[in-house]
Amino acid sequence: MPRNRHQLVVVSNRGPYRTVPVAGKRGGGRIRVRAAGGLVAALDPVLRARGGVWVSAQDADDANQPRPDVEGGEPLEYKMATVALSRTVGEAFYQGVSNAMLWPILHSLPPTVGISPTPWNHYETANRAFAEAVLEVSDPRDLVWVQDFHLMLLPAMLREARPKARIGWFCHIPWPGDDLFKILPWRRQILDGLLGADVLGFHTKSYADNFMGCLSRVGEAQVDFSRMTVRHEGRTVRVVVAPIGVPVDELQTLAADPRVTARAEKIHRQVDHRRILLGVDRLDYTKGIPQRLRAFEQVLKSDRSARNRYVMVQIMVPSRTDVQAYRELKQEIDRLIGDINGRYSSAGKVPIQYIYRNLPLDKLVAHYRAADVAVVTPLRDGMNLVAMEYCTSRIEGGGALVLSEFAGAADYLSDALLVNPYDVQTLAQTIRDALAMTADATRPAMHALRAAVHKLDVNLWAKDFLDLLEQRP
Ligand code: GDG
Repeated sequence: MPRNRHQLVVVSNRGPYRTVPVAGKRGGGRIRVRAAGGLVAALDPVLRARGGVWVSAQDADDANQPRPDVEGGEPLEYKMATVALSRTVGEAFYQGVSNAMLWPILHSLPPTVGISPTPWNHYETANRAFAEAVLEVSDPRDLVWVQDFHLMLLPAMLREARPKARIGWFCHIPWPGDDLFKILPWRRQILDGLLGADVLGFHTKSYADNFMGCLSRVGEAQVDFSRMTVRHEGRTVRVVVAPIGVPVDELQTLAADPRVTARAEKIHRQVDHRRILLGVDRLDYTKGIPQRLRAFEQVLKSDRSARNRYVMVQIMVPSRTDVQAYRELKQEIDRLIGDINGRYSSAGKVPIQYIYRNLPLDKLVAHYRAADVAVVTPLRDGMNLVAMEYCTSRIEGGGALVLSEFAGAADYLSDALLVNPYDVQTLAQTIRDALAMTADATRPAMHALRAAVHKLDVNLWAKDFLDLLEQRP
């Protein structure tokens, strides 16, 4: 088969699929399932449409499992390559640096651990291992698209080996102001690492501006704010605002599937036709889940009839379960839900339904269709795809979106009910107002929201970004 002139090589820490045991099958059969999370939700459709290779780190647990592309499920439309990291390097790179230091600081939240040099060496080693894997599966004509904060040294490592390569990097999470970024002792290495790319993408203008500010105050590169370009080692690097979106056609088709419609009706019956407030998140302390639960508790507390009229469904996907801060958050959420359900259940009606697992996409979309209000309240979030998926799935119109002003999505979805998630009283009032609205009253705003989300289709996001890479002089 003739090879695309520019093959697409996507590089990210976690891969798009994991293999899990088939329920109830004796003899240990395994099946491939798509990993939850925004990065995979965005890039899997792109690679399926365009073909190419996805390079990611192999999970230690998966090391001896059958290769995902030959065992179970649909055949894969693209290739996968894995980077094997030793346990020590893998843990220090992923947990020690990426999760414990970079994740909070880039979200403008205080780090949960001390900043220390030991794991940083492993971050460098891991980025080097990714560079070797990418060089092995690609050739110099390819488009290499590096994803996210785990791999910020990789662009410069690739550039060193292939001065003419086309390299992009995309930041799925926020970029903070230089006052916070400067906490990282490796700030210069990080910026130099990123400047190995040709195009650096951010979800919003404020993240891109923050990044340029960091460059001008921390690095030595020549920064042109009006053109959003940087001169570095004889090359020009472009900094672009590239808001991610969702696969609109795919989601709408799924939402219109009669089986999804039937499931949405079943969800309504199961909650005795109470109005549904829906939360969907990876379990993460940036997502503002306790704040949202406390706000719903206030709704229940302030009006006795609320428990007969409303139910909250909270879907939470397990995430980073081996990290202490995440385990503690899970316990806090379990306790809160237990307390609220204990206190406000009446006549067999439980106020909060809690689903702690990764649902198949059709079931998730059925929940979006069934929900009268979606509540998305991150304390800080790069973009937030759940907000967009909710609007896309509302094919019959109607439905209210309560959205944190600290999600990147708030820059694009101004017709949502925007809230400050730290202000639990006002959040409770907004949820109360949203639940009290009739479907007809929510229609105009949802119409505008759907139009905004349609403009941000994920395929367009990828096409625009890759066009920029291809066009590089
Ligand atoms: C990062 C940034 C940015 C959730 N539960 C289930 C499920 N999900 C899917 C959702 C959605 C994705 O996970 C979550 O995406 P988000 O964007 O909300 O959040 P992060 O995972 O933190 O993603 C974020 C994103 O990257 C993209 O750049 O927007 O700001 O933090 O797609 O649908 N999917 C399935 N079952 C579930 O139970 N199938």
